[in-house]
Amino acid sequence: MAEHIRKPGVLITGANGEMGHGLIEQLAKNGSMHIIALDVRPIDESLKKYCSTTIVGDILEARLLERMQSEYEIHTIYHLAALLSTRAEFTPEAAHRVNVEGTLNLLKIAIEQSRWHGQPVKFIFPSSIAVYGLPNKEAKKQAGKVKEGEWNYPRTMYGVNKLYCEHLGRYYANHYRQLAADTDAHGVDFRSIRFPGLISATTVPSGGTSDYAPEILHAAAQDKPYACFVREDVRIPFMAMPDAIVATLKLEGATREQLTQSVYNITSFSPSAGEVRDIVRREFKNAQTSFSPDDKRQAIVDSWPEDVDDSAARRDWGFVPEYDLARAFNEYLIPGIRKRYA
Ligand code: AKB
Repeated sequence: MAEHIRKPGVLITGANGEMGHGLIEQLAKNGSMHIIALDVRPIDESLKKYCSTTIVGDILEARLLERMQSEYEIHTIYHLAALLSTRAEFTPEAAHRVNVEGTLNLLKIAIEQSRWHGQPVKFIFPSSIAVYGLPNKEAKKQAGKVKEGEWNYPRTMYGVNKLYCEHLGRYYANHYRQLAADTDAHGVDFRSIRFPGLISATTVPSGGTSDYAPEILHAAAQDKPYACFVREDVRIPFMAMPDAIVATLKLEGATREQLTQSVYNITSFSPSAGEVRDIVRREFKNAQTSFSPDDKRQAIVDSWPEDVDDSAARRDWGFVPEYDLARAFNEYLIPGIRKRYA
């Protein structure tokens, strides 16, 4: 029977991205199921040893998805593939295809897979603070810690896509084909985290708008001048990559009963761009960071909240970040980045 031929595993899309790197290493350490890594670019050599299968392909390719459907028995999907907020503004329609149609394709795989093996497929979806849209700087200042249901008026295509996909996931989990005689109740167990900007010591982001913080750090560590594209005083939430990975796995590991909502805010610290520059300059004395705001990218960051309320994640599944601002830089980012560029 087909079930006996297909290999059980966890599928990671966008495996080559910043989060994919950390997640795959951690999943391999935890020794869970076979790791099936999918990306449009060939998977980095450093990751291959952790994966049972690496696939180069596009989540929009029907033939590839059909092949995956027939070859693997998938129990969990970490759907990380996306075009981020800055890149998406250059090609909004392409972003819609990748971010929305791609997600729909993966949700269909999840439904189909659960039919075959008879268990719900966990669908872990990284969403973003980009789903929020504050209309102006005054509103942003006054908003304080924004809750999941507030200010859901994204300014970017990426934010629009993420917000819609959160709803798609909720629909697939709770109401899919609700009028059919053979409804597939609970075929997909959809769980999503709205991530703040992420900072990693080992990888450099690309295509995002929160990228300025990691860029300040990575440029300083390489002795390169860096002109920051936002104002010194701008503030949004950030998190060190290891906390993002731990949170993802923690949400995946929570029991269904623990979860009272499908989408959760999480955060660690909210430094201004100037504060990031100051911390980095203390460590890298020759850092050449200047500020040269790009009005359009600045407007995107101005529409994102200064802080988010993550009390639901703390209450429901015990989210607690290990790294506050000082620890993130002193114990993770600075030592990690010195090693990386040594
Ligand atoms: C981006 O800047 O687009 C992402 C995000 C905040 O989701 N890093």
